[in-house]
Amino acid sequence: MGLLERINSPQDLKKLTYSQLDELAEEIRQEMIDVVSQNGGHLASNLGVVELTIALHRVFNSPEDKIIWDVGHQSYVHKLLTNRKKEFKSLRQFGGLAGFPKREESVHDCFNTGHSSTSISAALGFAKARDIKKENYHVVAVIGDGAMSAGMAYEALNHAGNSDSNLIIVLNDNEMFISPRVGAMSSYLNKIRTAPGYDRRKEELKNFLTHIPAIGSSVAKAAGKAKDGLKYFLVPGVVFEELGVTYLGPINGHNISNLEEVFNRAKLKKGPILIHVVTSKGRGYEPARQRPDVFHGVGPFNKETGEILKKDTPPSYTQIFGRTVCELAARDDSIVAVTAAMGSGTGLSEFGRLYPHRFFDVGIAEQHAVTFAAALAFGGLKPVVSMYSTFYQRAYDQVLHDICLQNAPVVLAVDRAGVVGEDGPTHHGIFDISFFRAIPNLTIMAPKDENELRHMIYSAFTYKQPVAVRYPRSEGMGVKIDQEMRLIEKGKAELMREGQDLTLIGFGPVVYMCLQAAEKLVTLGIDATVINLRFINPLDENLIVAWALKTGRIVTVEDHILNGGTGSAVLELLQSKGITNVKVERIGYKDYVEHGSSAVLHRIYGLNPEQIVKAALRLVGKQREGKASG
Ligand SMILES: Cc1ncc(C[n+]2csc(CCOP(=O)(O)OP(=O)(O)O)c2C)c(N)n1
Repeated sequence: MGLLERINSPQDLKKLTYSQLDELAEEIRQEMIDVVSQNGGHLASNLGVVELTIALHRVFNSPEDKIIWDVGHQSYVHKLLTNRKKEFKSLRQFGGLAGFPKREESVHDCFNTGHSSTSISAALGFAKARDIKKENYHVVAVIGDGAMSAGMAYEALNHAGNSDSNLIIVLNDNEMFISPRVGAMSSYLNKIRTAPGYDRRKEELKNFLTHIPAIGSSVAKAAGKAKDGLKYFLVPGVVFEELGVTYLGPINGHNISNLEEVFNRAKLKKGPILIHVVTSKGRGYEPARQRPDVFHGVGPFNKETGEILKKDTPPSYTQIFGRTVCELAARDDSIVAVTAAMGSGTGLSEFGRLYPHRFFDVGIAEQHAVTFAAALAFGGLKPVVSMYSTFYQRAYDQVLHDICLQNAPVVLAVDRAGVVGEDGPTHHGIFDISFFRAIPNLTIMAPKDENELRHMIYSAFTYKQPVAVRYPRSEGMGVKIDQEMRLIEKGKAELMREGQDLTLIGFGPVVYMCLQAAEKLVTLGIDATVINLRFINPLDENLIVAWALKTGRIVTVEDHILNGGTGSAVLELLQSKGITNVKVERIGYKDYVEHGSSAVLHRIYGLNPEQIVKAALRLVGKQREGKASG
């Protein structure tokens, strides 16, 4: 029986010797490599935090003590150590363990994460609640150097540094975000890492001062207390100290006993403390260590060779977007691209390579990215911002206030729109239609396939106003790609099929589901019209109203929540035109969507041609259904 088998709770860790802990660390790495090579997942980050997680669970008493994992993609080791090893094989699969901390899953997951840089705010919330209720437990936030690039982390530090609550922040510095790290804080952390350790410096300084005859010891005491003046030259982490946060480190994050020592010291200190831990992303698995960006979030791979298992699929929407922007940028040197730490995820790496001076990776700073782009536009450039739908949630005010209210001509590429699969509810892009649709001045498009995506990106740059283009995480439809990009008239939907019995309206690639459903309906004696909506803002009112009146029945289909989505837009249109005798069924999600493969999710949550057929039959009525099936 392996050691991991024997760990049923973090308490069991406390019985092991250091050499057993090393063995355990190796077993944990093997288990993670085994499971992630099958299911996909966030491997490199987790390989880097094995010792750190073991040490945290030996020194702190979860669940009484609260450990909050920032982003939470590095919580696999934590899950394995907190009685979830049996379920670990189901990681990220529908009904299985989530890829992120989840309160519903375990008492050891005290706060759900997924979006970056929330951990210090959450930790401070726990700390304040504890203090007000006069309880007694420790609170630890574990935050990466990437997550430390976001504004939210600084808002929380600003609050924490000015408070007397005990709080421990573990800054896990592995020199990487998903891609190599960017920004001034990263350079600062680098400076600290490459200088001798803080504690040694402080000790050396003390030794040096106490050896000055007569005044030495009192100056040493004063220096220790006031930590002023000299500190600017001598103390790493001074930036944090000046914010009122005691800095400890840097510490080797792969040495369990060193980590324990510093965690135990931190437990005794008062106020907010930041422990700077240095780890290596991908540690213990050479392919991940060599290519931590590729193994950050990785699909199934051959664990012997590290080779990613590739399916023979058409290029993804993301790839087509990236290529299209490069093509347009070659013709127009005012095109610039902005990403928030997702250069490769959004398909912009090649753009960054070809046009380094026109490419801005601003770190995990979605809000900044959007406001920055608005001003780039007013400065005479043509910016495209590419972010995942779910992360635009962070930048909503900036899209509304800085781009749309000022009518800044910025193209917003909304990648990962719709369900994204295994990353689950924190990452599904199922809200953007609703929250963007409410904003005046914002044209919103969705292509039915990758060829139309190219035309839409091209068109978006010509409209000279704010434009959002939403497209999914998936591979394309495999359609023929037109060499020439052409202008799509703003607000014009596409009539794909004409039928007298009902109208199917799809927004995005779900249009193909509508077409499949229409074919099936023909075999049931029902003739459907299919509209590729293309624009949700402005809507093609004439086309929708005309077919609504002709067929009297509409089914709307969207890879999105129903609240405020495509179906709502159609209903609002009918209401505004005084049309009351058209029956409408809306297909989309009614609630948050769990994790699992997109194919499984579409089936479970009812987004497929079969459900469209059922909705159509409901509208057309029993009589027709009977006739059709009889
Ligand atoms: C608000 C937000 N933007 C972007 C992401 C995507 N994302 C997930 S992890 C990550 C990098 C995090 O880097 P770091 O905190 O250093 O953690 P590491 O993986 O290096 O351990 C990014 C950009 C996110 N989860 N949340």
